[in-house]
Amino acid sequence: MVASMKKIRSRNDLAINGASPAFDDTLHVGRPNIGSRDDFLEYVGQIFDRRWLTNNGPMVQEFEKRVSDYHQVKHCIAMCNGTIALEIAIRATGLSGEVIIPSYTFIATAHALHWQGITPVFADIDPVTHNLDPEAVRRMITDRTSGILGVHLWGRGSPVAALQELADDHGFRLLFDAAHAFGCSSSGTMIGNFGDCEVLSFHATKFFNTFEGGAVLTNNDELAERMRLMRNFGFAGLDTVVHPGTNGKMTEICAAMGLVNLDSINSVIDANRRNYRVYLEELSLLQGVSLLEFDESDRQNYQYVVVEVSKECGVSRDDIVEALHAENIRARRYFWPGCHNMEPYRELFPKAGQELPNTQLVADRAIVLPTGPTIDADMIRTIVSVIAASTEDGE
Ligand code: T4K
Repeated sequence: MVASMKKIRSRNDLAINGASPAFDDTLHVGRPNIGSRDDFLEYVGQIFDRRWLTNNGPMVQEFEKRVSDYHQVKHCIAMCNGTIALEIAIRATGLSGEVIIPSYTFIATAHALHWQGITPVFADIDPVTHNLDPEAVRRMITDRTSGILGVHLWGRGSPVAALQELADDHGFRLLFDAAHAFGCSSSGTMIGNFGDCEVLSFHATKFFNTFEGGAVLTNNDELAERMRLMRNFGFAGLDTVVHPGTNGKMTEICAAMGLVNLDSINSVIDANRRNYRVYLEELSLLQGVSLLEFDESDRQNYQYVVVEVSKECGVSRDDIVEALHAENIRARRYFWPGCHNMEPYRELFPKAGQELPNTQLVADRAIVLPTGPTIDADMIRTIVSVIAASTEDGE
């Protein structure tokens, strides 16, 4: 990628004020991390030779073994995407009635419940960690609650111990949407080992991708067996169906991509960590703009660089995003405006926002910035200089 990185010293140098953009090619949040092309083509050759394309093929089985080993968990059940994996996990754990989730998450967390006739009940988050606040969860419990579906947002572990205690006290199921948390740990334990089960996404934009894909991780043998049945129409033999099911299978080509990308995981983490540290240093000089920090004593994938724009900053979050977009930096406002402000939840629960002050606060001030192996330190300095100039006093 060629970037014509102009020097940005003041507002006058910004593209929103008529200057040329800082980058010729757009910088994306979620640019896919891709491993060796040659290794992938080698796998494709094997798939062609074997004429085995899907239905629990050898590559899917090898992939599952490597992902479960990596997360030090007993079972990995690979699926066609994270949303179907969530739906199967929700059904396999017998959730019903109401399930408590954060509103500050990607819409799939809520939709996976609603799609199955279960009511997502939105609980507020901790404004510092962006994860569920266990006290807020407690306030949302009713006699229809059957479980909690936490989200390890940005790869940072949810308050797993407090949520498990709540679940144990009330006899709830506890699941985690770990779509962002591939390869992460929480207090030294790898993600995948918490609650009844945890769900990964391997979408193209994720830290680790299989084009499209997902998986459920669990240590529960019986649950794992049920989910394996459910992802393949309930088949337990050539013509014996023993369980209701759907088609959640991962293909061999997706597993091949996963095997290739597993080999390059460390270099992606290194690039993301290096970028995170440059952002941290550069942003520390700005007023009213702060980087969400990771606890480096836990394993992190550093896939999301999340900046918060506070009131002390002279301009709004949206002004900064507009300035970044004009420079061809496609920063994102994840996860604005919160699931409770999207349909059908907005119409179903018009008062949900009253219980979600921290969600509204964070959703209104977060910006996610580009990172990954295609982004280097000079690019980051340019990105931060755009933010700095856009927050400068106009006069
Ligand atoms: N739970 C959580 C917490 C999640 O974040 C997600 C997915 C799920 C569940 C569901 O898992 P999956 O069913 O998706 O496996 C993207 C992804 O589509 C979505 O997977 C992801 N979360 C979410 C956080 O981000 P969008 O609407 O932002 O995608 P889009 O098309 O705008 O792409 C993002 C950027 O990446 C763009 O600037 C373009 C760039 N890009 C995208 C693709 C697909 C590329 O450069 N190459 C590509 O191939 O949702």
